[in-house]
Amino acid sequence: MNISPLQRLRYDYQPKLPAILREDIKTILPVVGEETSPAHDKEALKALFPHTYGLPSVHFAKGENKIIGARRNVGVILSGGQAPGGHNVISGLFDAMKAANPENELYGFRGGPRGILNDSYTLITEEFLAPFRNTGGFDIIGSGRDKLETAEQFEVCAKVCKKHEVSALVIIGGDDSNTNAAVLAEYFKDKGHGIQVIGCPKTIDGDLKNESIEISFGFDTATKTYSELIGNIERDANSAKKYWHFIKLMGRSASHIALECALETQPNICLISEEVEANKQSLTSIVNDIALTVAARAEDKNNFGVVLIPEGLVEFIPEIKYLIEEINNLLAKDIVAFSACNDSSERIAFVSERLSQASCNVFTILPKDIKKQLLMDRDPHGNVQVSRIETDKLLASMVAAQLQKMKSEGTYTGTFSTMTHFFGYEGRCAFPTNFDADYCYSLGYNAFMLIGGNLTGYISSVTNLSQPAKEWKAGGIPITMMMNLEQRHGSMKPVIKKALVELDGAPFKYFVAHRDKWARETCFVYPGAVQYFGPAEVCDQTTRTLALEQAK
Ligand code: FBP
Repeated sequence: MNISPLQRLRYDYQPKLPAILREDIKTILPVVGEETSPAHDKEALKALFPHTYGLPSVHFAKGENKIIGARRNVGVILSGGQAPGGHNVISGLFDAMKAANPENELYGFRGGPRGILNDSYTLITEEFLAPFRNTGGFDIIGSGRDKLETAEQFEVCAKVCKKHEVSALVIIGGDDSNTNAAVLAEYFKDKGHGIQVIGCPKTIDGDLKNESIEISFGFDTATKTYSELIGNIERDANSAKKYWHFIKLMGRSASHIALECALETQPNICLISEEVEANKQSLTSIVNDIALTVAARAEDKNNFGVVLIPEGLVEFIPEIKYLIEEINNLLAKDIVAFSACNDSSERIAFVSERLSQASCNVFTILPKDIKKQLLMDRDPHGNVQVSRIETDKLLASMVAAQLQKMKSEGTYTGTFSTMTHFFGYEGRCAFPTNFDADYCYSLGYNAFMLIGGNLTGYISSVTNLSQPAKEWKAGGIPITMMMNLEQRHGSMKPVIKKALVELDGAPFKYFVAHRDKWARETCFVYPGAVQYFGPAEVCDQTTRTLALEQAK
């Protein structure tokens, strides 16, 4: 295999574990903490998860562990979008399993949840794993967005696990996949199948977080990768002084990625969807605000700048949010007739005729491409595929039209040329930063510690992450405590609540305190490329978001 010099050197990197997990594995014991309960919908969740609701949190302490050495086969699944560090979760899991008992076997189910349904797997050996250690990507076993949700599917999972004597499954995924992990754990427990299920918090979006999950893995690497690119664009903008760059950033509904990149690079404008929603800001008012900033900078002869746009923005603009909800319900109800439409024009007409007057008015003014993008297939969890909606182009063209109007009114005299970008896939498979390499390895190792403690329905939790790795705390929390009930596909379903940007949180407040200055002046910061070798302050720092959240 042809590999780069960096990749070769990364094979030698030994990820750092929390101090307790550096002990001999047979001298680490799970310690039960307090019983947990979700913040909302307690009674409904208790009824839905009678076996796994209200379980206690768990951490680890020194003590003789007599059961962890029992021989086990474990299955692992990568689920959903790629996130840097997935290979290290598997490495950590594998190493813990072999440390506990060299006879243990790890089955990597291929292509996401579908892998277990199809009994398609790779038996992971040291030799097979070696070229994937500390590398990005999910190509070790592949991933997928299939959902495990029906009793028939759960029974197939149980059958496949029993065939291979797999007594525990580790599901590495985001909020939806960990929701599925909780449902599967409950089902296995209810049916007495004796198969444990443990989740691991993955997603570049950063929206799977709470006090026990301080950050989902991949967020650190992805935001550093985007920040490097944004910084490079800022420097180009500041050199050429002729373009406004509109940059859409991945992150699905939450604006954590956009906010973190703004904290890293200090662009002129960064929209935060959660703020747009809180202020009930319309599309027109967002466009007008951007145009005013462009005009103000033009007064200083600065006809250039950078605007960051979270990819989920459209879902937070009230009138478009209602429109999307109406379209979702309409498609859930009339999918057969909708699918029978011959082309995009027919589909647009079909939907327009069935929308309420208010939503129809909004839909009508959108450019045809955006209309088409709003009607694209939902993902298997019922989400609009916001990565495919070109909000960067939409805003750039609407701001251009507004500036044209302002010019005719004599309130703007500058020039306005735009470049649009979408950064998403560029960051999802980057080589994990040292932080993600360490964190992911720890999550995987820790997942096996939970299995060794005979736990099920838990998510692997490693906390205190703004401190050096040896001070990290390892443990687990029941997935049910992160759940609430939400409307999905037209009915109420138990799901893990997505963590959106908190408008009273320290990262957003820091941004608000500085953004006016960043808008008018040119305060760009150029973070440069991720570094793997060198001083800790360059190589091992995690995100500004986490540092601000955990500042004492
Ligand atoms: P997960 O929630 O599965 O981690 O996916 C994250 C993400 O990268 C989102 O930011 C983005 O909207 C979506 O995946 C894109 O999905 P796809 O890979 O299917 O195009």
